[in-house]
Amino acid sequence: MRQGDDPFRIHSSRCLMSSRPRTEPEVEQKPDAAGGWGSVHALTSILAREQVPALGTEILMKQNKTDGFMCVSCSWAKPAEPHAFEFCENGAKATIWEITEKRTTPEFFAEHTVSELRTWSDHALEQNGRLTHPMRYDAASDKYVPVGWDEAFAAIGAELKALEPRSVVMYSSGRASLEASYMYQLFGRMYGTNNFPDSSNMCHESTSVGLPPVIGSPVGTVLLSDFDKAECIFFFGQNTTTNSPRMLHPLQGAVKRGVPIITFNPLRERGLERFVDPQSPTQMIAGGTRISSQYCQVRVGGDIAAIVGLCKAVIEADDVAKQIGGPRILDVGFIEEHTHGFEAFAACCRDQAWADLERISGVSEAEIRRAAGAYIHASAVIANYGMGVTQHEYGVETVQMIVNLLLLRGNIGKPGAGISPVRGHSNVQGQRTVGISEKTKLVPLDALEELYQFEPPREDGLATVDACKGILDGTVRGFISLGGNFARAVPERSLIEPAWMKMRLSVQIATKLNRTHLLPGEATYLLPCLGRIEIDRQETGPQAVSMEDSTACIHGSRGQREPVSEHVRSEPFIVAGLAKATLPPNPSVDWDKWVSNYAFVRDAIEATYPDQFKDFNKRMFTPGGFPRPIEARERVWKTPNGKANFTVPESLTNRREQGADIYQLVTLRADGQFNTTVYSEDDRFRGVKGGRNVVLMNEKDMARLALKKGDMLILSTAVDDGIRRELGGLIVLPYDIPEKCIAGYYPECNVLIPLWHFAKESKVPAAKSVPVRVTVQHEGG
Ligand SMILES: Nc1nc2c(c(=O)[nH]1)N[C@H]1C(S)=C(S)[C@@H](COP(=O)(O)OP(=O)(O)OC[C@H]3O[C@@H](n4cnc5c(=O)[nH]c(N)nc54)[C@H](O)[C@@H]3O)O[C@H]1N2
Ligand SMILES: Nc1nc2c(c(=O)[nH]1)N[C@H]1C(S)=C(S)[C@@H](COP(=O)(O)OP(=O)(O)OC[C@H]3O[C@@H](n4cnc5c(=O)[nH]c(N)nc54)[C@H](O)[C@@H]3O)O[C@H]1N2
Ligand SMILES: [Mo]
Repeated sequence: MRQGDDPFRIHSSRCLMSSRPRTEPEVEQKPDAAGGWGSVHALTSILAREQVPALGTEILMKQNKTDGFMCVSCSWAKPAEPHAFEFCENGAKATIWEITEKRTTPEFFAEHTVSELRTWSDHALEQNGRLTHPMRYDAASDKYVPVGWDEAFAAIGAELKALEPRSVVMYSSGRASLEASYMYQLFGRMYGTNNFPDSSNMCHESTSVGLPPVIGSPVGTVLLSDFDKAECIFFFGQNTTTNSPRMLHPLQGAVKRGVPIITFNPLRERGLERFVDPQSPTQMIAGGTRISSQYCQVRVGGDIAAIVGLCKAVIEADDVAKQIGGPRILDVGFIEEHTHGFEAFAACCRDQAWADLERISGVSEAEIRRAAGAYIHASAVIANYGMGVTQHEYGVETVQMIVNLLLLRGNIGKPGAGISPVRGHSNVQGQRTVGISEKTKLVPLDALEELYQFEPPREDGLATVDACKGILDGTVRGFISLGGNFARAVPERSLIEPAWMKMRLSVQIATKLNRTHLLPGEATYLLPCLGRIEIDRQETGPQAVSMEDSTACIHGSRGQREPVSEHVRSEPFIVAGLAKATLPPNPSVDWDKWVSNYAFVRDAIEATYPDQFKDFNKRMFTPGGFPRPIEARERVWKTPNGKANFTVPESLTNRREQGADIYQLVTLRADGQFNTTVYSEDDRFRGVKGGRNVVLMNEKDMARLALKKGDMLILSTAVDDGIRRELGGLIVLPYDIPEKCIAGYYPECNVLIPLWHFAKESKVPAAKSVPVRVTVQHEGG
C-alpha cells in the first residue's frame, strides 16, 4: 500500500482523514517482552523484505566491533569486549534498512511527479530504497531530473554566492561523522553563517543548556563501566528497549546483582518491565528478566514534583538522623566542599506539601518514599533520562532537578554513579563537540580564525525553532540539510510545508527519499550520499570515520559493504564540493587533501580541540572508544562559581491545564520506527499492530467520553492563538496510561504542536505535553 495512505494534506492546518484506514490498528492483550522471539522474527522478515538475507547477517557481525562499523541507529556506548552479536533488533533493522537492495533511481523519478510522491506515506517513500544519482528539481515537469555532480556543485555555489549568508540555514541531523561535521561547520562559517541548527535542538538541547550551569559539562558523566558498579539505577522518561536496546545488557547485569531499577514513566512500557535475551534459550523459556523493580506511573509533565518529593524524603530522613544523632543521610562532606545552593533547595523541598506533590506528579507519597529509600540505601546511583524529560516546557529545570537529586548524596564524579542523558542519533553528541552549534560560545571561533585565516561570524545563529520562524516569515532563503527530514520532524507542519516551498534554495544530502525532499524551493537539489556501512574509497584508499557515543567515547568506524551505486559520494566529498564551489580559495584549507585522506581532517580536529582529541588518529580504534576528558567526572566543576549548583525549580509542573476537557498529548516513538523513518506500522512492545493513526487512552477517560475501542477521534490543540490545529482519523485504543494523559505517534501528531510551545531556555519543542481536546469523528466525516 503506497499511495493515498498519508492522511496529512499540505494546504490546510486541518488534517482530517475522510474514511477509515483499510487496516484497523489493534492493541493486543499480551504485548511482547523486549527482545525474545518477536525480535528474531521481526529481523528475519525484514531481511527478506529488503532482499538482503545472506549478506545481511555477515554485515551484522561487524556491527559495533572495534574494527567494524558503528551502528547507525542509537548512540549508546559500545563495550571494549563486545558480545558476539553486539547489536539489537532495532540496530539490525537500521542496518538492513540502509543496506537494502532497493534503489530510488532516475527512472523512478521519471515516472512520478513530486506532487504525486507527496501523497505517499513516510514508510513508502523510504521503503523505495537508496537514492543513487544526484538530482535537480525541474519545475516545468514537476519532476526530479538527473544532474552531474560538478554541475550541481557549480549551480549551488552560484546560488549561495547570490544569497546573504545569514539567510541560509545549514541543518545537521546527528548521523554524519565527526569528519564530515567538522568540514560542514567550517564551510558554513567561512561562508558567513552560524545558522547550524541540528536535531539536538529538538532533542537533548535541554541537557546541553541545563547541565553546564549546574555541573559545568554539557554532556553526561557516566561511562559504561559505571553500570557494573551502580547500586541503584533510575530512568526518567527514556524508553530503553525501543530506543537504546543495547543498554539492556548492562541493565540485565545490574538486575542479576540485585540492583534496584526505578522507572518514572506515564506509560507502562513493556520493555522497561521485562527483557528476554534472544541469545539465551533458557531465558526465552523462562520469560526473561524483570527490569524495573519499581515502576512509578508519573503523570505526563509531573517529574519535577516527583523529584522534589524524592529529595524531600531524603532531606527529611537526614533531618531525623541529625536529630537523633544517627549517621547522616546526605553526603555532607561533598555538599560542603563541592556544591552551592543546598540550603535554598532544601528549604524549597521542606516547604512543599505532600498532597500537592502527589496531585501534580500522580505518584503517591508512599511510592515516592519507597523510591527514596532505594536511593538512600545505594552508595552509587545512576540517573538516566530521555525525551520524557527534555521535551517539556520546563525540560531544562527537570534536567537540573535530576542533578539536585544526585548531588544530595554525592552521586556525580564517583565510580558507579552519575548523570546519563541517553542521546538519540548515533553521532548527535559528537557533532556538537566539533562545532555544529548555533551558539557561538560553544565553538572555538578564535582557534578557527587562527588556523584558517578568516573572520568567522561572531553573532549566534538560528536554532531549529528560530530557523522555522525564519522559514515562515521569509527571512530564511536557503536551506542545506546534512541528513534528516527537517520539515517532518519540526512542529507546525501545516504552516512550515507551504512556506518551505517559497524558499530560494533547498539542498538535501541524503540516503533515502523523504517528505522534506518533496518540498521544492525555487532551486532544489537532492544529493545522494554513502551511508556509514559502505566502503568509502578515496584517493589514498578506503577511509574510516569516527563518532562520539552517549558517554563521550570516540569510536572509529569502517564501511563494510560495496557502495549502493557508483554515482553516490561520501559526505566529506559532498561538503568539500559545495565549499570549493562557494568559497574563494583559501590557502589554509586544502579541501581536496582532506577528502583524499580523512586522517588529515582528524588532524585538523585535533589542532582545533587539542585537549579533547589528543592523538586522535592513533586512538580512534581503541576498544570501547577513547573517552573525552569530562571534568565533572573528576569533580572539577567548570561552572561560573566553580561549584556544582543546586537549583530551585521555577515550576512544579510541565502541564498547561486550562480546563476539565483538556488532555495532555505525548508524542511517542514506536518500536517500528527510527524518528521519521517508519519501518513498519507495528509497535510490538506496546502491542499496537497494524496502524500508527491511534490515540492511546486510559479506560476511565474512554468511559467518561463514552468511547469504545476502535472509535475514531479528532484531536485539536487547545491553545488560543488564532491558528486551528487538528488531526483526525485517529483510532482510540485503551492503554495503561494515567487519566487525562493520552499518547499518539511522532511525526504524525506534529501538526498539533505550536511552534512557540517549547522548553524555556533550550527551545526544544515540548512534544511530550501538548494540550489537546478530543472529539468523536463520525464515519465519513
Ligand atoms: N528504534 C529507535 N531508536 C531510536 C530512535 C527511534 O526513533 N527508534 N530515535 C533516536 C533518537 S533521535 C532519540 S532522541 C532517542 C529517543 O529515545 P527516548 O528518550 O526514549 O524518547 P521517546 O521514545 O520519544 O520517549 C521516551 C519516553 O518518555 C516517556 N514520557 C513521556 N512523557 C513523559 C513525562 O512527562 N515524564 C516521564 N518521566 N516520561 C515521559 C514516554 O512514555 C516514553 O517511554 O532514541 C534514539 N533511538
Ligand atoms: N512530535 C515529536 N517531534 C519530534 C520528536 C518527538 O519525540 N516528538 N523527536 C525529535 C528528535 S529527538 C529528533 S532527533 C528529530 C529527528 O529529526 P531528523 O534527524 O531530521 O530526522 P530523521 O528521521 O532522523 O531523518 C531521517 C532521514 O535522514 C536521512 N539519512 C539517513 N541516514 C543518513 C546518512 O547517513 N547521511 C545522510 N546525509 N542522511 C541520512 C534519510 O534520508 C532519512 O530519510 O525529530 C524531533 N521531532
Ligand atoms: Mo533525538
